[in-house]
Amino acid sequence: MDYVINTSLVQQHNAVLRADLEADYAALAGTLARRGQDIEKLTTLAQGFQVALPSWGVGTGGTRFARFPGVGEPRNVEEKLADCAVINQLTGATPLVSLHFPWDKPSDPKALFERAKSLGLSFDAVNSNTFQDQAGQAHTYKYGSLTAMSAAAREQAVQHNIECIELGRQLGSKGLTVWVGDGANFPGQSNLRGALERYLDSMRGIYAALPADWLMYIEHKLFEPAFYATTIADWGTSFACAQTLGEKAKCLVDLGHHAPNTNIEMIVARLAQFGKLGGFHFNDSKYGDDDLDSGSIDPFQLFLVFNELADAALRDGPAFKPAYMLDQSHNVTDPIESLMSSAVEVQRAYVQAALVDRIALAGFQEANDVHQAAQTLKRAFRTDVSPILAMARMRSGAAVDPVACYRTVGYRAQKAAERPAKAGASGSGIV
Ligand code: LRH
Ligand code: MN
Repeated sequence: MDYVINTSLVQQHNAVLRADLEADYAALAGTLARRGQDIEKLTTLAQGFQVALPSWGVGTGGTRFARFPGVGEPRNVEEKLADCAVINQLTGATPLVSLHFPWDKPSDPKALFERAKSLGLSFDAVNSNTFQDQAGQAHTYKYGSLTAMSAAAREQAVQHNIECIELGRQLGSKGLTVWVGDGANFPGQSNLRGALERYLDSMRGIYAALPADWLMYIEHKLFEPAFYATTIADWGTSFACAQTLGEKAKCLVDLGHHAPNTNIEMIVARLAQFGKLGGFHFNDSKYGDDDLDSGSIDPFQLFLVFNELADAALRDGPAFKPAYMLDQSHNVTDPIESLMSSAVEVQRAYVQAALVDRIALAGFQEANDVHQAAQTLKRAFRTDVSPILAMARMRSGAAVDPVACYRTVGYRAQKAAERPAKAGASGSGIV
């Protein structure tokens, strides 16, 4: 395997931090043992955790107002993979990459597959894009894509999704995420039922092209770019469509796609109960689809989502395997640092959820001991599992402190020298 960062630099970094880590680890081991919990089991659990990286997240993002490019931006999919490999090498938790087409369309899929493999990476679900018009495109998506009144625009969007499946198949992916921004800005602009009927008709065409072992992920979003009615605006519509389309259609929950104060963990519980929870786009937000770093605004919500996932895994067994992906936009931080910290925060919520004493919780719920039931969750959330996450990294050959190690090796400065900024160009494809 080609390590992008010299492994001896990572070992040097770990050697300096090892003694303190082992002391913190031993202390936490004692605390957990008094609770009847085995720290080694939790560390093994942490080592097995994986979350996919968004290829579009390693370039600097922006808003409709502006994008302020960083230095050493990746200029093509190969450079995006190299940056993803750095994140995986230092966190040990991100060996999967989710590509977006046509932003990442490879001239030679086989070569890209081999390059990813040599970097220790493989491909998670691929994403189609019918929310932008590409140069030379025959039919515009200005008035929608899969729901457009224009049959030609709908067919064009269906064919694009089928092409994404074909590309993904050659790259070893097993899933297609379909998010469409289709909707209306004004009452009366479109017939709400008609739009959804056209959506389902188009999705049947895409569904029919899915290989037997593939899944299709329907991603709902409350608003933006449509500001009055979005065709797939909420989990209920997504669920109804997934039910209608068939067993290979599942629902994808992007944490930023809900109205403020939505109980997202309950949506997760519902979709899991009905066997339609396909996966996640993890990020955080305070207002809209802010795409901020996971766990940066409301880490308790992230924990509660994983608490529902842990409950579902207990109920549904090993077959319950939702896809975990990050979907973020890094406008003012180094994208690599943000993605590393975000992967660790999602991993943290996963391990904290495993700390919940579910037998005690069920007992308090049974007894309507509301206070103790709530405290049982808070106790797990308040437990600082950082030593477990760091030990998992060290044992996997990753960095005890990924961001500190990344800064020490000076990867960004190196890339700044190698990758002169392309004036005006947006490496990541997002504004
Ligand atoms: C839409 C979305 C979708 C992606 C895009 C980059 O807001 O979450 O998942 O296609 O961001
Ligand atoms: Mn998303």
